[in-house]
Amino acid sequence: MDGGTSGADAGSDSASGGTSGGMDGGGIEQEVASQPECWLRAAALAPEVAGSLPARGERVAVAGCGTSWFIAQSYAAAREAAGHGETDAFAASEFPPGRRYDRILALSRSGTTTEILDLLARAGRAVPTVAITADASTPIAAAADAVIALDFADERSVVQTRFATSELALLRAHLGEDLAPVAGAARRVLAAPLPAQMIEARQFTFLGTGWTCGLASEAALKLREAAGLWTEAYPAMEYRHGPIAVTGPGSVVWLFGPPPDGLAREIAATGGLVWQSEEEPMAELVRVHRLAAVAARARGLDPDRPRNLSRSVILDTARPG
Ligand code: F1P
Repeated sequence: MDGGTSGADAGSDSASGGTSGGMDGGGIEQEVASQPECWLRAAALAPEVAGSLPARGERVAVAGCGTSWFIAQSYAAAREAAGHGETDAFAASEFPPGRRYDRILALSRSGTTTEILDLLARAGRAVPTVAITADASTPIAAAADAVIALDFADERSVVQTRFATSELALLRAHLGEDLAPVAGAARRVLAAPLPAQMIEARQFTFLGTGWTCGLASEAALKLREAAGLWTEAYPAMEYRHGPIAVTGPGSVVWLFGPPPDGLAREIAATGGLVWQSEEEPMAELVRVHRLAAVAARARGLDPDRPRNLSRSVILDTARPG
């Protein structure tokens, strides 16, 4: 990976010159490291809560804000791809009025995010609603018809990691996926060194396809939130349609899944680093989590307490302006 360029095999975990896969640090490091166990616990819950989650064939809308929106996107694409039915994902604030759905799924770690509560209030009892949250004692429990609490995955860090991936683990298990190999992949990622070029990079572009588009957006958000980095995310085939213009020496283009034909070569020609791992995509997101914490600390930032960000966004709707 010398000179900032590399081919499609740059994602080898044997890359040298990186930091160790240690678990030291503050809250976020411990929360990141606990993901494999949280995923298995969330997946084990799937049969118990299946009656509240979208049934096969239902037309479903999933909504969230920030991280929760990107998890909604991943789940929506995964559900459709698994043949369970049409599934749309929306930022809660952009939920289109008047659409007909069989069920609305609201995602919110805090259970207090204003836009999500507004959406559930607008939905009323006209359509069944279900919320996944970390804290069932919050207003979301009264606002939704059913609530699924993943309290064991709640977090101290403002930046979401294990809660978000645990809810996706639950939803994937509900689609019939086996999360055991995914948890195994995450354990490998946690034990692997992080390449030094990543920690020093000035810019990241994350690319995905299908359900990994949401993961790519979430990866980009993590590095922005925790480390204040310049990051972007696109569906992989969109990257050539403009975003490639920002790639150059000091850039990392991180692929969640196999790259479109010839793309790795084009990225390498810009002087950017191509990162493509063989690991399962949700486990690969764990590598981004680790990088977010390390890159933040390397820049003198506290990844648990990002600038200008709180655990949930509660808008003062009573006050105009
Ligand atoms: C959504 C969210 C987070 C973000 C920050 C502010 O929260 O936008 O994604 O990182 O913590 O809140 P929630 O509705 O899932 O609690």
